[in-house]
Amino acid sequence: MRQVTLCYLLRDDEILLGVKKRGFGAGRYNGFGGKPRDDESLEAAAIRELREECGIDAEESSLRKMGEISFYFPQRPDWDQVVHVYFINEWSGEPRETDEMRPEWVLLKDLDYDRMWDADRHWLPQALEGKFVKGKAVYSADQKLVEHDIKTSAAG
Ligand code: 6OG
Repeated sequence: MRQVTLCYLLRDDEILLGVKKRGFGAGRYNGFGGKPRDDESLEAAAIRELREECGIDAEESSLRKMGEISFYFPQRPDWDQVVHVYFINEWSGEPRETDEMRPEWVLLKDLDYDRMWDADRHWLPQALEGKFVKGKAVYSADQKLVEHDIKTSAAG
């Protein structure tokens, strides 16, 4: 299955989300990421995608892996992907809008899961509590959540 990255910046009581402007998941609030190029590592891809999508520079050593979730689209298997979730607390630069994403700092208490992928409400809160999230979610072709099974464990 395709492996992709998803990074969230965290500072104090805020999280950096971006409104995806085009492609898969357009219109939704999400973290930043994408797929590795050639033989690039997931960590290197996470850092590159963060720079490309919102102009933020970070070191691979600042990535905290918080989860691994497999998303399935039985009617659209070409959309199936394993998403590797990272949090980052240290970076340089200010987020800026790009062709792909419009970044926005959001208060954690104001997170609006209705504007994100449906399954996010079942794993992002746990990750934000510091737990490692692992599991799967199944979506219909119209991107509605069909089922999910996500477990938590202590983060490494
Ligand atoms: P491109 O295909 O545009 O990268 N992504 C998901 N994020 C959430 N929260 N839920 C999902 O459930 C996702 N599926 C993919 C991974 C797509 C970006 O969107 C993330 C990538 O960061 C289905 O290169």
